[in-house]
Amino acid sequence: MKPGSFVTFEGIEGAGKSSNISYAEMLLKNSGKPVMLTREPGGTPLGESLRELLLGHQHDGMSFKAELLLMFAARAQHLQSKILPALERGEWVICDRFTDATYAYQGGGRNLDSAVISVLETLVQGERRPDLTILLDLPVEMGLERAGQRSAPDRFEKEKLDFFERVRAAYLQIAGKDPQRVKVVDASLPLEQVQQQIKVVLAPFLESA
Ligand code: Z5A
Repeated sequence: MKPGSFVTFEGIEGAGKSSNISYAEMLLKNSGKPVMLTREPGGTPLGESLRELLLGHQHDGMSFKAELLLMFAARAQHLQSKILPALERGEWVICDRFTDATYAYQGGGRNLDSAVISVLETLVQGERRPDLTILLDLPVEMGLERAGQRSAPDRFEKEKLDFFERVRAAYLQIAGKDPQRVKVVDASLPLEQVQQQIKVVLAPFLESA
């Protein structure tokens, strides 16, 4: 059987990942693809437990290196027990965040060395990278305003504006270096127009898959 494709959605806080992942799922299912949705950190029982530690406030002040390692610990489990088996079964995996988030948040936001992140990426993933990454890009203030209309802020959401500016800049840098894989979508537009861009990005990909 032909292996499935690995699609990730990325973006700063409030970029609209959840809203647009549902739309992408609908497009894929309508063209007859089996789809599995998942998220990071999380996606497995171990990953979801690590997510609680990472996002909750019981470990406020966690070392940035501990945070980095926990992200990759969750990812190692996620790849082994969920993502790779699904791809081997021929499913399309749509993941809400993946390693680009680590480069953006721990690298850009926390100022950790991207060379170290790259070593961990290779350790955990080998050569495996997403086939397609949709980066939902919008001004930080707009993302925070959208996100702010929801529940109480988690450990990341409590960060200041300049943290998210660095995260956004890191994401755009990744996209600039790897335009073949990372497609930037203007997420500041109304939802229907964002979805239109996602449809355009996915179209050639669907045809060739
Ligand atoms: N993190 C990390 O540091 N390192 C890593 O390696 C990984 C993650 C994997 C959890 O991520 C945190 O983990 C994250 C980074 C860190 N922290 N932060 N920040 P998460 O993905 O679970 O959490 P999140 O970024 O806060 O995502 P979110 O809250 O789910 O936001 P979203 O999915 O991008 O947005 P949304 O819920 O779809 O939309 C937000 C609101 O805007 C909602 O009311 C929508 O109805 C509205 N919306 C959406 N699109 C539009 C448009 N186009 N117009 C108007 N309104 C809109």
